[in-house]
Amino acid sequence: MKSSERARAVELKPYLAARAKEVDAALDQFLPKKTAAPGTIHAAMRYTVFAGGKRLRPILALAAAEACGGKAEDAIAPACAVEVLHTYSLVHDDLPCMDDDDLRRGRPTCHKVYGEGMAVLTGDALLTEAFYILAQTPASDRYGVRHYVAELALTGGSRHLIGGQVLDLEGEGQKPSKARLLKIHEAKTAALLTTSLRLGAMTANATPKQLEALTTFGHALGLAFQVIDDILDVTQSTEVLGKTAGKDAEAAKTTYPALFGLAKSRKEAARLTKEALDALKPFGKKGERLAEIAHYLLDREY
Ligand code: GRG
Repeated sequence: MKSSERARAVELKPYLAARAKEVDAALDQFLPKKTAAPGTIHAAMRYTVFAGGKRLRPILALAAAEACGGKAEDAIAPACAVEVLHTYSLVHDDLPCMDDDDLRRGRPTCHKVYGEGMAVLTGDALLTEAFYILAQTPASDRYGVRHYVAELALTGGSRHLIGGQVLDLEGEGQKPSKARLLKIHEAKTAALLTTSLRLGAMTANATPKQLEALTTFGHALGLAFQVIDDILDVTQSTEVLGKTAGKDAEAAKTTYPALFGLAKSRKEAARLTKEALDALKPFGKKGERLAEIAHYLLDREY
């Protein structure tokens, strides 16, 4: 990355922090209060949603609305809906019958705090709540609630998110081929990033061509994001622990760095980021914020 681009990525931090704050305030409004009965499930939902995530998906939704000439505030409901659905996937992914993780976002996982049964219900409730929030999205000239619901349901279901998890589960203990790894990354990571962008764009009455460009952008950005995430897993656990330990080492086998090494993974992340940036060309100046986010994500590894 050039130094000018690096500087731009650093400048993005206050923007990301401000947007995350807006999203948190909206989530607080949308989600049931802890005092609403039954209190335990609402406390568990809030515990997981407000555990300190980056809010990348909602920020992409807001920025995509602006890239298409719309207002971020019109995209706040789908922005929150994708974050709530994302949180459900994390809660279920952490369960003992899945990845069996004790920590998420630096805090004990939902099932560690509330028990396994309650964590299953918390994930279920968040998934359902995501669609309730999404249903509150204003219609634009071209798109209405049926388009929004179809978009999120297709991505959250067996064709993408769940399908990716199925591939992951079925491949446990085996070294995946590059094609299989790509399918898993597309389904588990790129699909929801793309849908976040598309939903935000729909609230801004995006043209089919704009949606297509954002789909290409989201696909490449999502793959880059996952490769970078996996690089960070290796470099950070090496720095912190001196080695990758136990269960994490097992999981790390289904990553890009495990298959191709760090140097090749860094090259691939840069190549994918370039592909993402190229897709933004039709947006001209309006696409700059999304471009900065892409640069920022790539820069996370240095
Ligand atoms: C429904 C069980 C189930 C699985 C579906 C999406 C998914 C498949 C599982 C979630 C776990 C996972 C590792 C997904 C890959 C995408 C990814 C890197 C998620 C982490 O996203 P960040 O870094 O997380 O944006 P924060 O905490 O910042 O929101």
